[in-house]
Amino acid sequence: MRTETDFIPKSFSKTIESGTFTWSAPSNIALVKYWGKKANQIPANPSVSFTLNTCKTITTLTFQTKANPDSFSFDLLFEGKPKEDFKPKIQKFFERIAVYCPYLKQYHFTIDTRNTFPHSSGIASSASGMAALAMNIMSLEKALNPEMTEDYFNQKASFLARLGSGSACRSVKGKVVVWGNHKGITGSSDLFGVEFPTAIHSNFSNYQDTILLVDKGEKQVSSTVGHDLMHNHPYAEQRFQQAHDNLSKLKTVLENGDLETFIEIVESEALTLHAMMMTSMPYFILMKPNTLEIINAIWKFRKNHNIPVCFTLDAGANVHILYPENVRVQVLQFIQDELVGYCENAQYICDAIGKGSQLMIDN
Ligand code: 2P0
Repeated sequence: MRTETDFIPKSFSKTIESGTFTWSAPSNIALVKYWGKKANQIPANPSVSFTLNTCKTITTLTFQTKANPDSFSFDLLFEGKPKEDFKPKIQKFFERIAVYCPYLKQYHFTIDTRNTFPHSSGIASSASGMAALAMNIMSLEKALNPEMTEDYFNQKASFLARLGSGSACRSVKGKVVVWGNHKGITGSSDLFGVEFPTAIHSNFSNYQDTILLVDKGEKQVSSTVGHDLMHNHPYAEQRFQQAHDNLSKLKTVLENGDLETFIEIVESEALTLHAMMMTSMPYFILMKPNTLEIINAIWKFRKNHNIPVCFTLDAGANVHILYPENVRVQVLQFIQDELVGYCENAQYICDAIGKGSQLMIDN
């Protein structure tokens, strides 16, 4: 099993003066939720997610050696324009990964990033953003160490992404990704995400995720505050145990295609995440009235039409509607007819399971 020290490079076989890479990295939606962490971005419980396909960050990293290797040096552009307020997060990320990427201080970087989903849609860009940056950094490291294996590349990219934002480690590779030690999942690790190790049932092929934008405002609770709420939370220990149990059950479901149990686990996880926030001190309600309207409408539609559609939630008011591809037409019609009115500016995003990060430009 890999440990942190495996990600500290010992030597480099090549030198490189300058170059450019562009990677895209997707967002992901957790089925079993990560909520609560220990020091150094170690999750309090294991989680599993579907990687998305359409909601992505695309980041170009340009680098050039510089004279003074004492500190980090970078410019940050968002959609081609300087974005000073993103810089402290990147500076902190560089500091956290410095020991694993000792070459970073030798270069000046330009990081040019954009998202395929609308600004302030309430869709977190930290997972896709940190994953895209980590992929680019690993491309640079591979240029310095061309003998690196693909497995090491992906594991270290996920390891670095995790140090930027926990859920980002699930946006590197794979359609279904597990992060966090779990006794039933071979190769699972607290340090990085791994692709779900066994074959996924065809019921989940091209599974759909339509994201209803209920509230596009700034997050009411930052993820840092949210995870902190699990320290001294009265239900923390039971919750962490429940995540282990739900992951065991979901593993079986992903293999046997039992959609009824899938729905049960996924909806319970979403409501439990919100229940944790409602029962912490201080307490928060992150759902909006329209979130509940949508949930009730989904339950009614599912019962009346016997169509296996369900919802999940992130730490906000938006609703992810999950369903198999073979009921896409009926579910999209239902969304149009009954749910669009609950979305801010009638906005929703049609997404589906995707493959993970992709290299777009390599020079
Ligand atoms: C998840 N969320 O599993 C859970 C469910 C939100 C709800 O991971 O502090 O941005 O950067 O490690 O990954 C959001 O937290 O937190 C999150 P940090 P992150 O997707």
